[in-house]
Amino acid sequence: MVSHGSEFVVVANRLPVDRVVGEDGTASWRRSPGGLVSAIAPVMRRRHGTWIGWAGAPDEELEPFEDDGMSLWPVMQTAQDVELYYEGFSNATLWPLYHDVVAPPVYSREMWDAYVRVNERFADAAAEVAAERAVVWVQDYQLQLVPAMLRRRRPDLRIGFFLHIPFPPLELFWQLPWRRQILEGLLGADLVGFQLPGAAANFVRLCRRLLDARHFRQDVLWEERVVRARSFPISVDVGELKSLIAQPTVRERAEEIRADLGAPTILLGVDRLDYTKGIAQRLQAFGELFEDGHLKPGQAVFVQIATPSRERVEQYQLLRDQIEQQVGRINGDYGELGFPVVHYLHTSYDRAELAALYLAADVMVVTPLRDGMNLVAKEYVACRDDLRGALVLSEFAGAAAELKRAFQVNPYDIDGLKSTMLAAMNADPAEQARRMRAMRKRVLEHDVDRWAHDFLSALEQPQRVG
Ligand code: ADQ
Repeated sequence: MVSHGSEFVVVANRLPVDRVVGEDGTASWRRSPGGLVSAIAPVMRRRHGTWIGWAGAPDEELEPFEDDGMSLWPVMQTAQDVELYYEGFSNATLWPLYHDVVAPPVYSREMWDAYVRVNERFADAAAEVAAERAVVWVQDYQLQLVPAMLRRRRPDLRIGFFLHIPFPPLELFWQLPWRRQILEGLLGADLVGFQLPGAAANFVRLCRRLLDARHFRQDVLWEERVVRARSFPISVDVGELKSLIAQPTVRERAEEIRADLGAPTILLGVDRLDYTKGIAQRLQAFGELFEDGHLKPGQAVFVQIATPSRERVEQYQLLRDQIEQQVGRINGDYGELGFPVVHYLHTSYDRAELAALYLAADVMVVTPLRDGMNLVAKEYVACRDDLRGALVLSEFAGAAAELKRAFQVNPYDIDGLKSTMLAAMNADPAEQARRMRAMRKRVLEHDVDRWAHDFLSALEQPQRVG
């Protein structure tokens, strides 16, 4: 059935907006923070597409609406769906499994059933919204069954899927009791996109080993179709960041932050509060630098911004307690009256404040234990048009493949983290500039527009083997 006729449809777990209630009690929508939204909103607006997703409150039936230049199509989720499909199968099963099992995945049949049920609902919505032969772009690990479900309903559509997080090697994926169904779900797409070539290779290898599918290089033959697996490293909205750092208020705010912190060297971490981000490891390394006498109180401060995330999932509650204890301990040991060595802020910031923080930071510390890409690393680079500052970057972030001139580090190696953080702090301006120039070239030439353009042109290309 084609009743609404959008030529371009994005399907993602969340709509790209959050509801905010003003002082007078009226509700409105505001663009939500997070990697996915910053990446796709500009493309959506340009193509006048429809975005299908959940509005964020359980048990709420909403009519389609327009906001921020986009058509938004809400999909309902019950409180039970949120618990079992979103907090459960998506974030307690797939998220840890796909991030090297850094936390133990939960394997629950009840959660799986909810995942299937909710994926069906998204597929129904996309089948209803999409025009004849429209392009549908399905996003991320919460919706891996949608491509095949949608193809069954609407074989006329051109379907793309992009995974924002890593795709695990066979040895880990094999654990999943529903491994076959997930692969078959993805194979409903014409193009399956990953952040890195290694992830695409993992996928093709699994199709061969688990499904006995034939393949030619990264093209998998499945049900008489060619499914292409390719990598498209995501990036940041360089234009938005450039206009932010051009604002005098943002520059002034950066100066103000530096003055308020009152230390010669400022290190910065900006992450969702997630156990994959390596926050504990970087804080431990920073604390030990004081313990060893490499740093004296007053010489350096660490600002850690941690966006609240998935607060009802048990592992995230444990993590929050752990980080807060750790911050308390480091400040108790090395801080002085009125001068903590770690400033920990458990909150979300607007983009201008974030840009000011990037401009104020001498060393940006990005140390995930595993990360699909990591946009924070690229945002920092995009903001440093003064060619100052140093980026400490985990080898396990997808961004490490492109940002080769970062101070790269293995975040599991605390001594390595300490020496790398010191090297970054001590890099002279000429070295900072050499590294920053090389990294900026990459990020400025490969921004989010190019990512979306590359993915969509590959999706819209006629299919052929080879
Ligand atoms: P995330 O795991 O959310 O994304 P990341 O890529 O760093 O991680 O994106 C986070 C985004 O949120 C950035 O744009 C950042 O500026 C913003 N942000 C973080 N903390 C914030 C705060 N306190 N206030 C306001 N904004 C904040 C997932 C994958 C990544 C992948 C992206 C995009 O896990 O590997 O890079 O999707 O594909």
